[in-house]
Amino acid sequence: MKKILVTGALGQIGSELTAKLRKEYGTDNVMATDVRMIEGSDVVNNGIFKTLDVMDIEAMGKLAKEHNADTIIHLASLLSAVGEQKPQFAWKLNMGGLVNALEVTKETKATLFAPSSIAAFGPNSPKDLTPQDTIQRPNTMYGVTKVSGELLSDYYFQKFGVDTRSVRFPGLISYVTPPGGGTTDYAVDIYYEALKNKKYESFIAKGTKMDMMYMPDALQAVVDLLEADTSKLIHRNAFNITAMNFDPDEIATEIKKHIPDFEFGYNVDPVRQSIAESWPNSIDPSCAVNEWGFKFEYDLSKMTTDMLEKLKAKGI
Ligand code: AKB
Repeated sequence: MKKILVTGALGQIGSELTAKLRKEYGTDNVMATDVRMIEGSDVVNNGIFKTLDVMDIEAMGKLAKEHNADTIIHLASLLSAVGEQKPQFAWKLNMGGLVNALEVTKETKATLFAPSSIAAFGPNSPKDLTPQDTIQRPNTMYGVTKVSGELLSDYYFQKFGVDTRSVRFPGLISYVTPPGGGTTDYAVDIYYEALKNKKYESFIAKGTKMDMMYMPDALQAVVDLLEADTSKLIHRNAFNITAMNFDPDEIATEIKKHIPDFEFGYNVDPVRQSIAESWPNSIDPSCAVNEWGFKFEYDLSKMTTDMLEKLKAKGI
């Protein structure tokens, strides 16, 4: 049974991934950590929880050893839009935290999963069905940290034999914990506003397509990659994965099938729009499919039905 340490466990991915890992591998085998402590949250209440600043390598090493962690899932990271507001801090946190996680996994001989993103591509990467191996010259600080993180993780694998493996997540959509500071966040906000106010103005412009995935598929992909046979992995950091791609009009049209009086319009934010335009319209996940059997269950229509049902059940 794996012994897992999760950083950034109270974030958008962490809060749900921690619950899934506790279910898959046993509550006592998962140590959740975050820089803050949210009293009363499931992550804190339902298993082992410790506060950890990922910039503190000694504390990270100590917790990894205390837990006998053979797997570290390093999620603590600033997202794209907030990274443009605080570029220096984004570099410091995203790279500093990753280097520490790499050093700790090297010392403890653990496996490291530290997600990359579609943001690792840039304006001169091919736009459609962006291949696994292609030009990566991102022009956002978040993207720069993601592509640097991919290279550094490959380096630790090649040079020191650290078992690093990762995915390039697309925008993740979930009804549990809202994202914060991302460019794809509109595709989450829209569901909340459709239910609460029957109105939404997208900060991303009409016609701007981005890859997306429903959270249950993203969580399953992490588990599947962790369980993948190392000898079958030709790539490591990081695999393209995606379940759908759409522009704001397409998601609004899908929501209108459930809420016919939903009013949808645009109020474009130039900063997030220019980030979105630098990313692919769609990425090609075939290496993930071939090397470790990546699959997904939810398309836009199935996700929309589930999102609206789950949010309604939460009283939204
Ligand atoms: C963001 O929008 O910054 C993230 C991402 C695609 O990595 N959701």
